[in-house]
Amino acid sequence: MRRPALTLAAFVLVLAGCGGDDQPRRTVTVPAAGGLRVVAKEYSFDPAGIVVRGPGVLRLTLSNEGSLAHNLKLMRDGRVVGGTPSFPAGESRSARLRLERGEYEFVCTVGDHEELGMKGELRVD
Ligand SMILES: [Cu+2]
Repeated sequence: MRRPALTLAAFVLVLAGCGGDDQPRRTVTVPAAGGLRVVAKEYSFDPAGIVVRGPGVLRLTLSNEGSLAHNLKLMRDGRVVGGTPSFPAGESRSARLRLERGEYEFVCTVGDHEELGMKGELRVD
């Protein structure tokens, strides 16, 4: 009779460990020239890792599900190469990202959001 309770307790612990809003670090793989939705909130992007299966134009939609304004700027070699403007919570914006093979990073440039965790990596295979 005790085993179900123990199993449930373990399950709840796992949920508690994963359920926090702090830094979900999820990576997704998307087709080349497809679409992708990214959620922004304080202070993370989800997914924070993106692998694109080839160069092309990726349509990225950023949903701001936080309570502050956010943006997403795609960076390569320290330069902004695309992304969205800053926009308020509860809204979303799309950006067409022209991608070449290689490594990019993306950040939110509002205030110190990048330092607080709003950053991610995008790789084009
Ligand atoms: Cu932000």
